[in-house]
Amino acid sequence: MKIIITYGTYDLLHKGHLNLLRRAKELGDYLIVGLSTDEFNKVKNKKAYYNYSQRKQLLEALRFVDEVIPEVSDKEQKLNDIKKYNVHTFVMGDDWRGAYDYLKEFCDVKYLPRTPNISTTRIKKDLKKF
Ligand code: C2G
Repeated sequence: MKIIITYGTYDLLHKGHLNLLRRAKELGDYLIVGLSTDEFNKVKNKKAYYNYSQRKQLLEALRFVDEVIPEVSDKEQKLNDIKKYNVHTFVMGDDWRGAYDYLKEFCDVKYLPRTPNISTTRIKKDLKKF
């Protein structure tokens, strides 16, 4: 079974997230999403509208997603997860291109093109005009 893993905040779920998750799942048989905890978001200096439990519920409702695990740290967790879950491919959007090349000796690393013209930041900005 080819296991795929990806990580993110996935706040205000939108088509860019869905495109990423669908393409990630198409690379294998089982997709694990490392979802940033509220505490880790503070470390990433990201403020999520929905808390971890709400963001987790939304991801778990998607047919592309097989498992959601908490992302509590950056570099070291990814290496541990790859070994723990016997990951075949590590996937991120290409805004992260190069950031995870150090994982290439342990698994495939793929950076997928981001979906243009959509982001959580843009949604928040647009909502202010409502
Ligand atoms: N994404 C995308 N297209 C967009 C927006 C996001 O393909 N228009 C992808 C990102 O590249 C990322 C995933 O969707 O792979 C989740 O996006 P975020 O929640 O913004 O992820 P981020 O906060 O960058 O967290 O340690 C890794 C971090 O947790 C990544």
